[in-house]
Amino acid sequence: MNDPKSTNEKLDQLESHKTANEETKLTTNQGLKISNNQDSLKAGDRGPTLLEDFILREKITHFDHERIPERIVHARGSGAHGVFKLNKSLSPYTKAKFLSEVGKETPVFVRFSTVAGSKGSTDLARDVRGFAIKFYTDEGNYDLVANNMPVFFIQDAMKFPDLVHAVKPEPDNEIPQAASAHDTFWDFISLMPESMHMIMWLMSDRAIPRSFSRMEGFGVHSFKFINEEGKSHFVKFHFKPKLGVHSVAWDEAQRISGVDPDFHKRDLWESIEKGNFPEWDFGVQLIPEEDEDKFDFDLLDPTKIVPEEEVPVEIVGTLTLNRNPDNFFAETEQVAFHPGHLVPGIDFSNDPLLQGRLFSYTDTQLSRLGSPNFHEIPINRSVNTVHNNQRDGHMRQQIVKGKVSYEPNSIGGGCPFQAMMSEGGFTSHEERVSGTKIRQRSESFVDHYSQAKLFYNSQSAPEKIHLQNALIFELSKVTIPEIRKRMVGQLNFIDKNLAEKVAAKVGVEVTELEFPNQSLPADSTHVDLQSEEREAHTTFSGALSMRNTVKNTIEGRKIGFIMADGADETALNDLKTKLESENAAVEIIAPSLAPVKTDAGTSLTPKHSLSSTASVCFDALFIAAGEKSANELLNPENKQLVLHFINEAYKHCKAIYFGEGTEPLYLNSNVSLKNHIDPAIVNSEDESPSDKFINAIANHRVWDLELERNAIK
Ligand code: HDE
Repeated sequence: MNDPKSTNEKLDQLESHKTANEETKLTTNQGLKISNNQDSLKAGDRGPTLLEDFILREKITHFDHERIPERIVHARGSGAHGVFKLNKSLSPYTKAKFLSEVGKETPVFVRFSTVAGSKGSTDLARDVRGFAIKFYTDEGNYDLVANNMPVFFIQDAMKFPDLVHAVKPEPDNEIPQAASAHDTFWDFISLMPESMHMIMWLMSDRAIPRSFSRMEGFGVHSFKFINEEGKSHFVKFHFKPKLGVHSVAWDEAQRISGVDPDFHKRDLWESIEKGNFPEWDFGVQLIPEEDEDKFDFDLLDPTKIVPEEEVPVEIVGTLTLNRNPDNFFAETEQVAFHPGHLVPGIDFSNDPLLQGRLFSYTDTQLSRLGSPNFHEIPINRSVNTVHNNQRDGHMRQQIVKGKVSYEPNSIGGGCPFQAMMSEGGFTSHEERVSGTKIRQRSESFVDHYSQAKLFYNSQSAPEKIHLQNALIFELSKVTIPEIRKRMVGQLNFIDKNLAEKVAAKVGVEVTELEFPNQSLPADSTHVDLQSEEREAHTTFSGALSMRNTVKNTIEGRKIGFIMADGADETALNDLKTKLESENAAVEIIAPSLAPVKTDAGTSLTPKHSLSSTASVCFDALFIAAGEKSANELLNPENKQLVLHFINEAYKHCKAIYFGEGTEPLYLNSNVSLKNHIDPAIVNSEDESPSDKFINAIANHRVWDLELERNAIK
C-alpha cells in the first residue's frame, strides 16, 4: 500500500483497485486464459460432467457465494462519492483539521438508505432515511452516521432490538415488507411514549422524500467538539439541501413503488451523470459545555431537538456528491460505517443511545463482511496507511514486512510508535464521571410530549392533514382495536383534535390513558407523565416545516412533455431550452415509443409511452401545443391514458402547462381553468406562461389547494 500524503489520493487509491473487462481475454481467478466458456468438461458430448472440471467448479463456487448478509437495518441503500468543503473555520471549537482549514476539501462517500425494508424493497416506503457519510480525512476516517430526521424512537440502546423486531415483517408470516403499517410496530409504539416525537416526524411527509438531494441530514445525538485548549462544546450536526426539503404525496409514493421502485436510486444516479450534483450546506449548533443544563430537556436525550430558534445553525461547509460508484457491491454494499470512527477534535457525549451504537457497528460488520479486516476493503480504507500490530485474519490484504507484531519492541526499533497529542494522537476528552452503578433512565428524559407538540404545531395546514392521513392509513392496518385505541390515547397527549380526527377514522373512541412510566423503576414514586408533563419554552419552530425550505429553483426537477404527431416544434423547443437552462430535465412521453413528428416534420424519439410511465414520476407536465397533437391524444386509444396522467398530476397538486390548442384536453380532464385561480395551472393565454410554469415548479406543489382540487368532479 502506498502512503498517500493528500486526501485527493483517495481517488488514486480507489482507482488502483479497478479493472475494466475491455479488450481482455477471459481468465480464471488464477489468471489462466479460458478457451471455452460455453460447455462443461464431459465424458463425450452426451456424457456426464467430470469432477475434474476446475473451471466449471471455480465459476459455480464463486457464484454460490456471491451474496453476503444484508444489513440488519438500512439494507436498502444508494451511494455516491463527493467532496466536503469547509467555508468557515471551526477551529475555536474543534481541532479536527478537516473542520479547521478554510477551503480544505475532504473526499467523502455517502450512503442513503431506508431502515426497515430488505435490500430489494421499494425506495418509497414510509420510513426514516439513513444519511451516512464517510469523510476520508488526513487524520483518519471520520464517519457521521446520520438520518434524515433529527430525533430517534428510543432513548436507550437497550430498546433497539425491540424497536427493529417490531417494525420488521412479522415473524410468523414475514408480512409486511418495508412498512410500519402493521400490528407489531404500533403495538410497540403505543407502549413507548418516548417514541411520540419521532412518530410525528415519521408520519409527516419527511418520511416520503422526493429525492435524496431534497432531504435534510441530522447527526441526531449531541456530540462533542474539543479544541486545541481542551475546551469542549456540545455540537449537533445538520445538512440542509440546497434545493430545499421536498416530499411526494403518500398516494404518489404508493404508485411510484409499483411504477419505479428505484425512484430515489435512479434520481441520484441520473442527477450525478447529468452533472446536477446534489449539494447540502453543512451546519452546526454549538453549545458550551457549561450551558448543558440551560435547556428544558436533556441534551443527552436523542428524542429531543435543540430548536433552531434557541441555538441557530451556523453554516460552515458544503457537501457535494459528484461521482457515481463504479460498482454497487464493492462500494455501496461493502462500505462499513461506524459512529466510533473518530478524528481528534470530535468526541461522543453520554447519550445512552449513542453509547450502545458504539458497540453495535463493529459487531455488525464482523457478521456482515465476515472478517475483522473489513477496513482493508478499498471503500473503507483510510487515506493514511494503517500501522499497527494487528495481523492475520480472514482475507488479510496488507503485507507487513519484518518480524515484529508487538509493542513495546526493540527488534523493530520500537516501531510503530504511539503518537503524542501534538502529533495528532487521539485522546478521549477528559470528563469527570462518578455515579452509582444503576440500570435506570434519568428523570431528565421524562418529558415525551412537548417536542411532539412542538413539531405538530409547527407544521403548515396541508402538512398537518398529511400527517393525520398517514396515521389513519397506518392505524387502519392494525387489526387489534386495543392497539388503535392505545395509540389514539397517545395522540391525545399531543393534540386533541388530531386524536379525534384519527379516532373517528379508525373506529375507536378517544380515551384518557394512564401510562405506567416505563423508564423509571416500578416502585418509583416520581413523575406521572400526564400530571407533570412539562411545556417546552418553544411552542413553534418555523424550521420544522418543509414549506419554509422551498427554494427558488427548478434544478433537478423532471418535467414530462406529453405529445403526439403534429406538436408545435417551436413552442416545444423554446420551453425545453428554458427548462434545461435552469438544470431541469425534460422527458418526452408519447402514445407509443415510436418516433413522433412535430409540425415542422422533425422526428423525436420519446423516452416513455403513456402506458410505460405515470405522472407520479414527474414534477410537472407540459401538454405540448398543437391542435393535431391534442386531437390524437384524445383519440379513443389514448384518451383514458392521457386523462389519467393529467388528472393524477392535478390531484397531486403539480404544475401543468396546457400549450396552445390543447383546450379540449383540460376540458375533458378534472382541471378547470374557469372560475378557478390556480397558480400551478398554466395556459398559453397567461402572461409569460413559461415563467409562470417555472415559478410553479419551483414552489414544488400547491398543497394549499389540495382539498379544493380533489373536491372537483
Ligand atoms: Fe444504526 N445501525 N443503530 N442508527 N444506522 C446500523 O450498522 C444501531 C441509530 C444508521 O449506510 C447497523 O452497518 C443501534 C441512530 C444508519 O451502512 C447496525 C442503534 C441513527 C445506518 C446499527 C442505532 C442510526 C445504520 C446495520 C441504537 C441515526 C446505515 C448495518 C442504539 C443517528 C449505515 C450497519 C449504512 C446502520 C445499529 C440507532 C443511523 C445494526 C444498535 C440513532 C444511517 O449496527
